[in-house]
Amino acid sequence: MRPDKVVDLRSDTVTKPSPAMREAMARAEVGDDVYAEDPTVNRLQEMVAAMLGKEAALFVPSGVMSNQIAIKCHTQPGEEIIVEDHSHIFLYETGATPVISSVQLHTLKGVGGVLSAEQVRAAIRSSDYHLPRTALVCLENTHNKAGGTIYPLEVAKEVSGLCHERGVALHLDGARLWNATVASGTSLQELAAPFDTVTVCFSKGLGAPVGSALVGTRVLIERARKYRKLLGGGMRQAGIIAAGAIYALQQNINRLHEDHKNASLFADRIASIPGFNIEPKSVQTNIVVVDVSQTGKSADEIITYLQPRGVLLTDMGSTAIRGVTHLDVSSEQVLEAANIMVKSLSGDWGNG
Ligand code: TLP
Repeated sequence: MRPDKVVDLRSDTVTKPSPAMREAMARAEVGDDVYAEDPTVNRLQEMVAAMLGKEAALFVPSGVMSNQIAIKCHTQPGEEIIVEDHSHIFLYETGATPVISSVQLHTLKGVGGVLSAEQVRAAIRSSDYHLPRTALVCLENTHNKAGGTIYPLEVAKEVSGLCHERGVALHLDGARLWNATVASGTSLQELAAPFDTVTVCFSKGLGAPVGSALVGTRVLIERARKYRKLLGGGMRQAGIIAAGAIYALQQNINRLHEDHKNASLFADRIASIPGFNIEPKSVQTNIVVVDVSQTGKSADEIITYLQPRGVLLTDMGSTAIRGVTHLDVSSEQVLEAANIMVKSLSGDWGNG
């Protein structure tokens, strides 16, 4: 059972639309988006494409659908894609890639979610008759499991240069690219430029209830539209939810630095808990991942123990816990959660 007051740090996906966002949604002009006749969806797509400096964008229900449509567009069955071994595409998309695209995943071990150009160069297959063709490389910015880390732009550019030399496409899972632009001060266009396609999400740090977008060339996005339909993602009067996304883009990007500050505060406080391995200075955006292997407890045990005490977290595997700050938690609430954790997890907890 949960106490009345909880601080929900499970994800930045748990936010609820504000009254002003709901108002914008209620007023949205709509049409049938399968006929491409929803003016609000069309406006959102144009806005996102322009913000990322690409030709076109497609509004889709989720980040998973956006990533999977991108992979489908860039590959043929029997080909191979290179992904980082802790990436969302590899770990958290329910094995969708081989089901939808019939490609194999070639995983590389990253450092803090980052694959170097050298690693990618060595992993791209030669034209040897026996080998699958490497069709695509996928990167993630910010990197979720690595703790919201920002992909260094110079490395992304190097990977891009070498992919394009070798005829390999490059996709970015930029579900939280908004956090990366705010934290790094690098523009969205610059962050997106090395990539052929980019996924962005409105339903995470930006607080919209639904929706993501895939951006790329006009030709690719036309094909993506077909695959969206194939996957059952053709929506009708979707302007209602697109209006929430437009509101989120206009109102909720600049405030992300507050979430970043709160994440640092949180990391700073909980770093004193015995067995919690976290370097507060390493927190770059709104995600705090703590290695808890030295506590003698599993991530799941820690999360279950904290839940009735009013702090909700998620695990990132059996030895790491994750807290994510977002627009529905204030710095007071984040500090309160950290204080509860320090108090209840210090000493001989859970043994009596
Ligand atoms: N991530 C969720 C969970 O699936 C883990 C979360 O709570 O963080 N790319 C990245 C980097 C993501 O973090 C997520 C969601 C997605 C894609 C998928 O987005 P949705 O959930 O909209 O399909």
